[in-house]
Amino acid sequence: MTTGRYVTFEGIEGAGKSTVAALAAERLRDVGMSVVEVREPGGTTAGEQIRSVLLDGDAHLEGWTEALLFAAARAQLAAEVIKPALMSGSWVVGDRSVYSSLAYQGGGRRLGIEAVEAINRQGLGDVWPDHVVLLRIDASTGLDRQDVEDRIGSEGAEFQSHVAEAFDLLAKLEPDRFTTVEASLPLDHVLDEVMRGLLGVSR
Ligand code: Z5A
Repeated sequence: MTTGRYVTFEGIEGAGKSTVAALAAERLRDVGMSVVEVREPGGTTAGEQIRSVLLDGDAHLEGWTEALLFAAARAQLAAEVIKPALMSGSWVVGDRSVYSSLAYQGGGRRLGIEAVEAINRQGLGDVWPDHVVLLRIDASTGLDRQDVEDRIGSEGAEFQSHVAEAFDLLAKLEPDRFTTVEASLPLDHVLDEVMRGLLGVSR
């Protein structure tokens, strides 16, 4: 049986993940792939409820509470949506994934990348991104592009720089899994680079 591939788009705020993920999914469909799009946190009934606690709530959350809630929403998404899609041969295109937890909670919140990976592995089993597209942008350009700010997006510049450093470290540690693209370039250019990374061609 052929299983699909799981691709995720990552980066700091305003890098263009949602925009580029949707366009990449469209291009994959154009070349005949079946594609399921997911976003994190969310994508299931329970996951959307957890999303509002994580992003819309005013309450202070401890770092580990935050990390465990992201992992819980993700475990549900993996079991309910991602694994069945991959088993049916579809590609899964993710707007964020476990790599956001490694960078935001592991790096940004200083919980440690390995410790955050461990709590996520439990709930994900063998569901893990095959390919990570890291859209790189400097924090001020990213913030200028953002229209809505959430609880985590309103953290200060120091937090954002820890997150960006963690993403760079993750890309360095897993060069075969990551495609890194300069996201301040025009959208068409960004998309061509992404598709070159995903399919080995520019269309
Ligand atoms: N979070 C976490 O801490 N841990 C986790 O495990 C996970 C998430 C999964 C999720 O919020 C928050 O949760 C996020 C990380 C944290 N918080 N922060 N900060 P979300 O899903 O609601 O939002 P987001 O993922 O942060 O989205 P975003 O960064 O705000 O946006 P984006 O998806 O990167 O960008 P966009 O919406 O596609 O584009 C923004 C604008 O830029 C838009 O007008 C585009 O048309 C424009 N754009 C995009 N590309 C270009 C180019 N190349 N040129 C010019 N303009 C462009």
